[in-house]
Amino acid sequence: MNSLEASEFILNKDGSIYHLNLLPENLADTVIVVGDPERVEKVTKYFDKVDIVIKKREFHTQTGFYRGKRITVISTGIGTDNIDIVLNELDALVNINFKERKIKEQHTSLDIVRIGTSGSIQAEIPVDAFVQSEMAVGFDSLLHFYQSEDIQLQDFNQALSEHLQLSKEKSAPYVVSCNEELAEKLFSENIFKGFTGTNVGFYGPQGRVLRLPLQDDKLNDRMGSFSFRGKKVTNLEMETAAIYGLSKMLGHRAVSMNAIIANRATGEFSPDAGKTVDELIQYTLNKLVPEN
Ligand code: R1P
Repeated sequence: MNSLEASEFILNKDGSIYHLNLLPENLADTVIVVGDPERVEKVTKYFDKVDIVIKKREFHTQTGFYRGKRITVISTGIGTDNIDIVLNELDALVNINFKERKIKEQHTSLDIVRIGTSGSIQAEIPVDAFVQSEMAVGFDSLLHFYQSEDIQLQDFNQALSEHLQLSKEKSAPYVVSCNEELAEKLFSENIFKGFTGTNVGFYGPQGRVLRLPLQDDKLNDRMGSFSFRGKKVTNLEMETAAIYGLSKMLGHRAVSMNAIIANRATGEFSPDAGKTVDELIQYTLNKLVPEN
C-alpha cells in the first residue's frame, strides 16, 4: 500500500493530526465527545487526574483517568461537518501509522460516547429527561459522500421519506443505529431509548421560527407523528447520526446520550439545563466505569 499523500493525511509540524492537534499517544480508547468546549472540564472535573490538555479551534481535548480508567474528552463544536473532522481524525490517531503514513494492519476500535443536549419532540419525554439514541436519522448529506448504503437502515429510510415528504431540494434522510453492546452498558430503566433526528441547523431545520418563515411549516408535526415498527422520532439535535454512521463505517462503537433541555411539543425549556447536563455527565461516567 502506498503511503498517504501530504495533502490527504495532514500532520502539523509537531507530528500531530491537523485539526485536533493530537498525537496518537494523547488519545484513550474510550472517548467522550461533547459539543461545547466548556463542557470538557465539566466532565473531567470528576476525573482522578488529567494529564493531557490540548486546544485548537473548537476542538478542546483532555485525557485523564476516571476511577482508574483512561478516558479522553473532546469537544466537537456544533454540527455534522465538525463530526466528519473529529471522527476521521480520531480514527486516524489509532488506525494510521503516523511515521509510515499507512493504514495499520491491526484495527483498533474506540468506544465513542456523545454527551449532548437535545430537544424532545414528544410530549411524554419531558425536559430534564435523558434519552439514549437507539437509532438516529441524519438530515444532512454527510453519509451520502461515503459508501454507506450497507450501514443504513434502508427500510427506515424509505418509511421516513414517505412520511416526511421532504422537498426534493433537501437531502435524503439516512437512518443508522447505535452500538447495541455499548448502549446496553450505558442504559438503565430511568432513561428513555430514542430515535434521534440529527438536523443540519438549529432554527429552520428544526422548525424554529424567529424572523424567517419555513419552507415547510408542518415538517416538525410530521416528524412527531412518524411511527414505524414501533419507533417514533423522539428528539432533535445536530451530531448523533453522523457519529453513528462514521463510527459504524470505521469500526468503532458509538452511543449518544442526550440531556433533554427543551420540549418542542409543550414549548418548555429546562429551568436548570446546566444541572441536567451535569447529572447526565455523572450518570454516564458511572455507567462507563461503575464503582467497585
Ligand atoms: C445546539 O445548541 C447544540 O446543542 C446540541 C446540538 O446537537 C448542537 O450541537 O448538542 P451539544 O449540547 O452537545 O452541543
